[in-house]
Amino acid sequence: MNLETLKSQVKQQLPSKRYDHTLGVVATSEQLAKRYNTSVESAQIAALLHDIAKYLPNDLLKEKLESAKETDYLNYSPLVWHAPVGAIVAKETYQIKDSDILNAIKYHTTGKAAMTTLEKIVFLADYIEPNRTQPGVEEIRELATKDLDVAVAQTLANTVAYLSSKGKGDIHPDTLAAYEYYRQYL
Ligand code: DGI
Ligand code: FE
Ligand code: FE
Ligand code: FE
Repeated sequence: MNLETLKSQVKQQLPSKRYDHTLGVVATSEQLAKRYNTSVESAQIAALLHDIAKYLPNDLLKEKLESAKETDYLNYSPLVWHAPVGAIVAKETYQIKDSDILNAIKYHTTGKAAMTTLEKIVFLADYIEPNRTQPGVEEIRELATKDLDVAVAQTLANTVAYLSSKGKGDIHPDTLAAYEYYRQYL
């Protein structure tokens, strides 16, 4: 399937604001893929599909996690469920077979320790794409032009601080492991 076909399918699946966010993640992922010498095509596909499961109802997300034996996620905030389910949908509905692309979708919300370049790019692009306005985002955009690991580290530091301050429920262990790992770059 070519990228334009995939784009029009994703557009039909998402509310227009979320589709705009998705196109922002695609554009930022393309730039980062060029800057950090990894496949632009993989970055485009992973970015386009990263939030594909964002609007599935929680009971359906739960069913998909149960079928895939990914029930650990059910112990954490439903806000993180769309990421692993997005990877399942990308595989089942969009016939994506590349495990690096599937993992970039799966870990785009939590991150994880020792990510691949593609995983780091989608994780970071989701946080810094042009529509994002959260405090500190400008500093991370600047870091992203210089050092991918430092930018990922600062994103994790900000996310962990934000989640702790908001009392958003338990922080997923992959998020904590990612922060423990990437702190070395700060
Ligand atoms: O789907 P997006 O809005 O584009 O962004 P995302 O997939 O990064 O999801 C962000 C949401 O997920 C945000 O409300 C914070 C929340 N989140 C991210 N990591 C964790 C988390 N929530 C909990 N409880 N635990 C986490 O580890
Ligand atoms: Fe997301
Ligand atoms: Fe994110
Ligand atoms: Fe997103």
